[in-house]
Amino acid sequence: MSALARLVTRREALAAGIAAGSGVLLGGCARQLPPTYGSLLRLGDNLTYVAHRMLLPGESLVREYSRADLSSFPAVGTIDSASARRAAVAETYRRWQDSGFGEWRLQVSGAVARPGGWSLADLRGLPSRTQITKHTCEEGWTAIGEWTGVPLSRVLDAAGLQPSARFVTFKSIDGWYDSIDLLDALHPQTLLAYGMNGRDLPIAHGAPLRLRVERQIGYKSMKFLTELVVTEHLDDGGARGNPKNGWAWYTGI
Ligand SMILES: Nc1nc2c(c(=O)[nH]1)N[C@H]1C(S)=C(S)[C@@H](COP(=O)(O)O)O[C@H]1N2
Ligand SMILES: [Mo]
Repeated sequence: MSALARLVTRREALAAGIAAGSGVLLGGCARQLPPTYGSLLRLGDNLTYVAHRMLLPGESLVREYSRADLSSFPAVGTIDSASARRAAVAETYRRWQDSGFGEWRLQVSGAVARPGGWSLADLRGLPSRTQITKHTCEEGWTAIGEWTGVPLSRVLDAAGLQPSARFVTFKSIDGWYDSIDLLDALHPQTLLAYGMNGRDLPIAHGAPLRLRVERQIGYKSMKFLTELVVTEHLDDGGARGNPKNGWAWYTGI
């Protein structure tokens, strides 16, 4: 390929929102726009997504802070799945808690070569990352916390992403259902966090495992994770998903 052809290819790749991340070709991210559901207001979310994907380098990092910056950190939304209204959820979560989360597994499936369940010990056995970042909640507060966990990219690498993979969908025991594209999934600061402020992740903050998606707003950082599914198309979760409930899908900050 000539240098010019390569340049043109690269330009086209950038224009299509394809950034080369972690050695996986992220074709098609921007061509699969987040859902608008015909809402004019939701158009802003799509524009933010496209603008971010075109203008920001895929690997650009959010600011990291020092321990002196740690702030008090409220727990919001579900703060204890053991007191869930659905009895089966509460019972399962209590059982996991009683076993020190030894019985808990993160199920990984979809467009991967090696689907399966990961225990906490499995996840702790992978190289970890600790980062101090600012959390921004859509309700108007921010807080700075330290997160320790395994970069999601490590787990996806171990599971073996298939070339058709485009999105990662997450599910939690309290019924949350959301997804991110591969650019965010493979971002070095996107963690499956099992530690907070130097200790095990507290129940109120999503024990035993939560997501940290540092370049998006707080509700994308799902707590109480149970399952991730790698998909070829955006799965909005239908009635269960955040987008249908009026929450933007891409909330880059
Ligand atoms: N499973 C689950 N994940 C969740 C929530 C929730 O209620 N359930 N709340 C979200 C919202 S709105 C925010 S701001 C953060 C809050 O995390 P924190 O409780 O650790 O502050 O978690 C997000 N992830
Ligand atoms: Mo939030």
